[in-house]
Amino acid sequence: MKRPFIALLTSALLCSSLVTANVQAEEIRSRMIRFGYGLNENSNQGRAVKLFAEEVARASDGKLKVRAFGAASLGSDDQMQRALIGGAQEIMVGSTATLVGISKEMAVWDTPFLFSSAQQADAVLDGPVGREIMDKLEEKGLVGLVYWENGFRNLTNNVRPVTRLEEFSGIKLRVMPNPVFLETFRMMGANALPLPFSELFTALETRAVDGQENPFNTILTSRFYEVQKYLTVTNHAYSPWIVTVSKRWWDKLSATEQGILLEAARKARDFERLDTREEAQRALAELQAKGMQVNEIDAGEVRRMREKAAPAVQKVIDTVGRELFEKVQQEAEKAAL
Ligand code: TK8
Repeated sequence: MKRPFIALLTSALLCSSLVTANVQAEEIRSRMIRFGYGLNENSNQGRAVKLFAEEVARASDGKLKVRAFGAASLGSDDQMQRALIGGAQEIMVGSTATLVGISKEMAVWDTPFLFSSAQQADAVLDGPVGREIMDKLEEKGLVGLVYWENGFRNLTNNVRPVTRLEEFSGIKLRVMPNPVFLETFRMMGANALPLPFSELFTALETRAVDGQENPFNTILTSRFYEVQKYLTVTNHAYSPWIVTVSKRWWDKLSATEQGILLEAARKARDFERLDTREEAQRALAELQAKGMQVNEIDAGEVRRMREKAAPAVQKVIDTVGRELFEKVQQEAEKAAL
């Protein structure tokens, strides 16, 4: 009696494992995935996209092939967002700041001096309110996977070392195409001009603009030190990157494929944050070694800058609504403890 039962059981098990194998085969189809980003291949962004591609290849046995397109070769953040919505491109990573025209809640991340440490930013972005804001992208045809670190932003320019608020005056400053950044720097007295990142190096080189603001990492890897003399450590904003995918495309993927991509995006996020922080620590010294003149600003001046930026904060509140704004503030306060 025993034997046939075992035989039956074995064949049932065999059968079911065959079935699983078949389902697996269908669940991961051979696909080419275009992943666009704005910075150079040799940057924190480029390195993390590369890691993502490797993870996806490994987890899918090479079926899902991620092709990376750096240096805005598929277009500016803006152009790529539209390509994702239309289904002409699959994945990108870019600034949340350039998404505000599509999903206004993203403006909350542009609040000047919102975070005071990277760990605080992680907790808020990866927590419930970060998810809530990310999920609003879906009704616009995008799916947000994870936030990556761009870093605290600092000012560079060619006119003068900025040590006091008044010294922003008259500096033609490129800002991200985003109303909150425009307002923040107009309030500080700069002549703020919106421009896509992909046009920034040339604009600095030809002196169409005098300055810009970005984390140390980007100032280094985009070689802004070649065309900028002064660097002021302002840490005025932490505006993250976000990995987004085309919803049109995402909805056609199997749950297994989605799981592989999500898991790889998380691994790449954890790698990217460590890599970015490590690079930021040594980037400042490297920028100095390359000839940039660096200055800090004292706490009193930072306070004056914050006060001046108050109308920009009001703009964020008007854009995202007081309720959401306060939720983010509360999460930030909790994370600061
Ligand atoms: C890269 C941009 C960049 C951002 C900017 O595409 O535009 O200044 O900081 O990182 O998203």
